[in-house]
Amino acid sequence: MAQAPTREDKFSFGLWTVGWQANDMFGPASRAPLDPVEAVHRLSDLGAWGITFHDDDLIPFGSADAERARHLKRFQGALDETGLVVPMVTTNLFSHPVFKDGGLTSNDRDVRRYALRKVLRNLDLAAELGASTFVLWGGREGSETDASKDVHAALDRYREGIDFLAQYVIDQGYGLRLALEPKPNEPRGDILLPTIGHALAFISTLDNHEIVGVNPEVGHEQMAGLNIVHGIGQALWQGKLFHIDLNGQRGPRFDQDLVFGHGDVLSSFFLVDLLEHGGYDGPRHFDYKPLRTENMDGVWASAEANMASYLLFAERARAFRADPEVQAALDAALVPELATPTLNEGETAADLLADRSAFEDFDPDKAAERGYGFIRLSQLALEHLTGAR
Ligand SMILES: [Mn+2]
Repeated sequence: MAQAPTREDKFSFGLWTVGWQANDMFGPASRAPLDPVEAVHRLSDLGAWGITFHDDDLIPFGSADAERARHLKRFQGALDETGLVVPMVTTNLFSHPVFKDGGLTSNDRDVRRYALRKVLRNLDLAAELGASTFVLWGGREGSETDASKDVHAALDRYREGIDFLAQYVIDQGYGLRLALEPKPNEPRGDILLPTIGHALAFISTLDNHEIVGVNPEVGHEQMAGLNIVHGIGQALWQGKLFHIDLNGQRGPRFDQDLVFGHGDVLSSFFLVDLLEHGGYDGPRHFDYKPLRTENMDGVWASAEANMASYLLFAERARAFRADPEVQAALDAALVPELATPTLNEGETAADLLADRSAFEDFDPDKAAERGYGFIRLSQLALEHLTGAR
């Protein structure tokens, strides 16, 4: 059994996760709508710290101002009663048919201007609620046919849009940072900025790149067949891991949004190890969908399962790192040696060329005889993960 979650664990959930009614491509909803106020109370009772939402999750699309204010007041009341925080807010630029060819990169300029207005309004709300991160998932920014989208122009418009929104945040003095969420496909056949790497490269071209980072989702990288631990590792290395969406996925197929840990278990273990020991102190945010088979009891059980999985992996990762046999195996595998710079301090190309031990006297065949012992390490991790140690 994992310990019970506390606010210090910084677990947060999207309103759209526990509130998902399980309508899919092949059938209608299997659960009744969930009142956002009830979501706040139930998540708080379970030990969560924060709740996040798309504008449309909380305020139905097209609501008049009075109705909008009423929804916000009820929600704020629940936050005040429970002490739950809103660490992140995001805008829905994908559900309404007006966004069928995207928001910020729609071929239709009027739609792009409307999308910017929708986000600006939501940025004001995010700041008002004290959020520190504003996520942008461009689910409809893409295409099904390469004939339809000028990628060069689309990236120009994407950059124009993100830089404009970031400048608004700066001009308003909002303490917000923007986080782009990559996904390779679904709902579009192909989505722009499909992976963490694409997003990081794009961000480097922005005028306001300092306040723009990424919000990677575990399953999205795995849909692309990529290693989420490496992706998160690079985002951390570049100082760009502003937020994270934890969930489970079983390989390259439709976006499953399983409970965290219910997909690739070993990868989840190493991901938590990285988050816990790699310098990330942001929210541990779950972006999953309770299975369509579950009633509301199952929804709350799945919310609990996400947090329990994370805490189990964190506890197992601590045990792994504290094990003297693991320490010895890490040393034998030269894992710590990779932190040593390849060149000596101030060493020039001339110095390296003069170092006979680096080349003339170096015996590559002898060096190639080394075994690195990575299997031993991997098995030790598995033994800790399964509780065999
Ligand atoms: Mn997903």
